Amino acid sequence: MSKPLLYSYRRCPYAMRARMALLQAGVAYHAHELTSLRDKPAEMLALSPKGTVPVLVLANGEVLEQSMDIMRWAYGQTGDKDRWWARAQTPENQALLAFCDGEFKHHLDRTKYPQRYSDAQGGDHHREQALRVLLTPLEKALHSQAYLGGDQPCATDIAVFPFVRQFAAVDPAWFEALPLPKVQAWLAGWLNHALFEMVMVKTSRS
Ligand SMILES: N[C@@H](CCC(=O)N[C@@H](CS)C(=O)NCC(=O)O)C(=O)O
Repeated sequence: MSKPLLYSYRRCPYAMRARMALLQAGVAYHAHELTSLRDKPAEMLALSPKGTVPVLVLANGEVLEQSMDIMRWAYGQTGDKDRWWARAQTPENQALLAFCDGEFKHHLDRTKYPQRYSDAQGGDHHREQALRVLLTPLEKALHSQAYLGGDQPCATDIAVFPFVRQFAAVDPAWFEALPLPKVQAWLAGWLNHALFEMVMVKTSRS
């Protein structure tokens, strides 16, 4: 079977989770790394007019245009042998993912780019809300386990981590001073993880 084609963008957190899942699941793929989100290839837009990355084009022509669908497909291809997908299906992990992609992303965007959002509020509003909706629950979840998957990682770890990375990078000194030792250790672990390093290798295009 010929390899699927992933349209990706190196710094996009949704694309990071897709690349990490494909690599961890052991699914080979061709990558088309966009050099800019402002310049999307016409062939990608023809396949997926909504114009976001990641997009995975399967050998049978099917197009997956949501990062979580790509992750699910990747683990399904190799029988989820390490149970990274299965261990992500607990109600707790599903809830964390929903907070990450929903309210947390809303507050992350407004923490990062207040000038881009007319509804952005001043002061520390958005970063405080981000703490409330995701980072405090994450700290609780990691209190008694090294990963969201338990003593081994799962798909929720790699789905959520790229967004926490972005949030921490907005103001690293402030983030490091937060009383969130488990989240800080978990984030540091993923930043140094071979899987992450491998999906962040710069190609000549990115
Ligand atoms: N729900 C989508 C969201 C993907 C998304 O929003 N990706 C961003 C980049 S991080 C994007 O492509 N935005 C389009 C743009 O900025 O033009 C998914 O899970 O794949």
